[in-house]
Amino acid sequence: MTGIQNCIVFEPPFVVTHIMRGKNVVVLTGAGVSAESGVKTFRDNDGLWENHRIEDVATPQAWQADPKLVWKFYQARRRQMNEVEPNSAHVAIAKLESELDNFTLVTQNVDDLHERGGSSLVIHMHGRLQTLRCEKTEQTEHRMADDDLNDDYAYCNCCVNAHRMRPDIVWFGEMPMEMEEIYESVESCDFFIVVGSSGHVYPAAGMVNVAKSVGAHTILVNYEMPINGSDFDEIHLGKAGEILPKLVEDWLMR
Ligand code: BV8
Repeated sequence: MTGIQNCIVFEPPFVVTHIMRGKNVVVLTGAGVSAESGVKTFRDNDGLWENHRIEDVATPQAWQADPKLVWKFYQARRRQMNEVEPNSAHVAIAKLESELDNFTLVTQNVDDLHERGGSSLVIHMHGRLQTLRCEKTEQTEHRMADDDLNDDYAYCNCCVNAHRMRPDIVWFGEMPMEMEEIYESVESCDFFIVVGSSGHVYPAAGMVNVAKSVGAHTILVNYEMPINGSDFDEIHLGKAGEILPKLVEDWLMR
């Protein structure tokens, strides 16, 4: 156990027992929670951004400039969704939801592994790979059939003259989804837990400070110290799939 600045870093097997039953709990996840399922993170070595500049594949300008490059980048990630399974971190978070009366799960991730791991209410603040969005009406459709996953553009079913669809993803410079609902939950929580995020992307990375401002106890579960590590009251370093189940067990002790 080491202390850096004003937070305490726990190395397994240390755990801290909190009584979360009866409390408002918000969990925010990032790419690290899906890493043990084989889904590439963004900024780790061999991450998604390793072969691409963010500006070239995850901005509206990139979509305008080179839609085929962006489309192939996302179609590869959509196809991968059929090859991966939720891991024990997703299952542990679903258990937390099932046992608590006031629980909110917000994810930066665009995969559906939380849902497949048993979570019933998931706020995807950065969008979803499973759905595509009509460029004219902005209506979304769940499009994961084989015909939807090749490198040809997909076209909508909502317009008489079908329009090309875009990934239903929040790109850099675009407004994240459900922000009002998210801030409502963060501004009224007793525990704010982040799992698997490097703290690079805003406004998600700033939510720990919103939680602290309302007196919540803030906990981080991450493989390594992230850029915003000192914002947390309590940090557990390790692989989420390995350490989160035990933490959840302790947090749910009666
Ligand atoms: C916006 C979809 C206006 C794409 C993504 C200040 C305030 C507001 C905005 C900004 C600001 N400063 C800068 C901005 C602009 C920008 C931004 O943040 N830029 C960054 C690069 C500086 N933000 C925006 O443009 C956002 N929009 O601001 O609108 C606004 C302003 C205020 C309020 C409302 C609106 C839109 C950002 C969304 C961009 N889209 N995703 C896609 O997925 O293809 S972001 C992308 O990064 C993913 O969603 C990803 O989840 C996210 C964050 O990354 P992480 O999840 O943290 O992943 P990463 O790889 O970085 O880290 C993984 C971590 O896991 C590591 O720490 C690793 O150690 C750990 N790990 C690995 N394995 C494990 C593990 N941990 C545990 N167990 C393991 N096994």
